Amino acid sequence: MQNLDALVAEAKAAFAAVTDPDALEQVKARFLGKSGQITQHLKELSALALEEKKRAGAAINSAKDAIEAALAGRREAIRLAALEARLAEEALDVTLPGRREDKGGLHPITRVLERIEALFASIGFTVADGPEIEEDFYNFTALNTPEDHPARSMHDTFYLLDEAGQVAKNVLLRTHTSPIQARYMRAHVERYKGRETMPEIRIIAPGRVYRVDSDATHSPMFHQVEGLWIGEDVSFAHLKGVIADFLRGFFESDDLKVRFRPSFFPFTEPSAEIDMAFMGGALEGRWLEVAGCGMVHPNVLQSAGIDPEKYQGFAFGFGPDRLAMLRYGINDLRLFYEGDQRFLRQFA
Ligand code: 2NM
Repeated sequence: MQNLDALVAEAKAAFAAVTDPDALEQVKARFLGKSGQITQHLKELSALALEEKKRAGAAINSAKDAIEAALAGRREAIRLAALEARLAEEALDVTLPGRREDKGGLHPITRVLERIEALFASIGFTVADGPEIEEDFYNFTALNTPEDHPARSMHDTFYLLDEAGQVAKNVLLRTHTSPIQARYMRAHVERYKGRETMPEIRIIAPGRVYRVDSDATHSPMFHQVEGLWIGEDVSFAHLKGVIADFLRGFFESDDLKVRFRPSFFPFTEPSAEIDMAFMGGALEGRWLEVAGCGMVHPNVLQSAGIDPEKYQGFAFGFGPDRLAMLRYGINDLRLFYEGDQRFLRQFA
């Protein structure tokens, strides 16, 4: 008869080697099943003499008990291991904060642009746009800017490089949104070519513009909203009315003061700076420069194919960044462009 201690050890090792319940039951059959080794030993007892049968029977039964105990122990261990694995997998940290959706909001400059567009839309202006990478012709030449004008220098204007890495003198980042208007006037003339008269042009041109300049009050990229109204009888008086109405609407103040100071731009003649002053509040009575304007220069009209003897009109340019600073009480222009959530959240 095989050594029963060795058989018990073999069973324990076989049980320990399996990790799932089905495999464990297969292994159990090898020892305790109908043709398992313990059963086999019991069958062999009948051949023994009485005394010997008692002794061997007791030994086999205690081996059987040991194997059954080992089996039960292993069953419980496998069950606990499965439970542990499942608990680990389904673990849930109920102390974690919930996933919160942050509320989005429009950038303060976007809000100001939308406000400007809505106010001008209410008096019949439509919105025009154009490329930020512009040709020298539309940015300068078509706007009556002399070849030697300082704005054309690389100190003031960002020029693009060509494929050889050389400055492409003809391609630049627009320095104002006037090229939008230069393009619009040409397209308008083209559309109404051959007619006796053409309809009025009444557009605003909002957008990003670029200049070589960077400090607390200048960003190399900033915004402009320019406006243009061309017709047969559009005068400086209309310009004054449109601007004053716009500023009073924008700042929601009927007693806001507006004044026009003579100035110079290559693309307008006469030209003026527009100042405004609040009546009340911290800035009460202080003149603030908010825009430039003028009657569109005959050379600009001519360059677009518009007859300056028949049509005239005005143009103006605002800095929405500046308007946003005044409207929201912001003292540093750079806050608009740093993307700091602590600042931006206040507008959500
Ligand atoms: C300004 C000031 C004065 C202006 C001129 C034109 C155009 F295209 F008609 F010639 N657009 N915008 C203009 C005139 C812009 O910004 C301070």
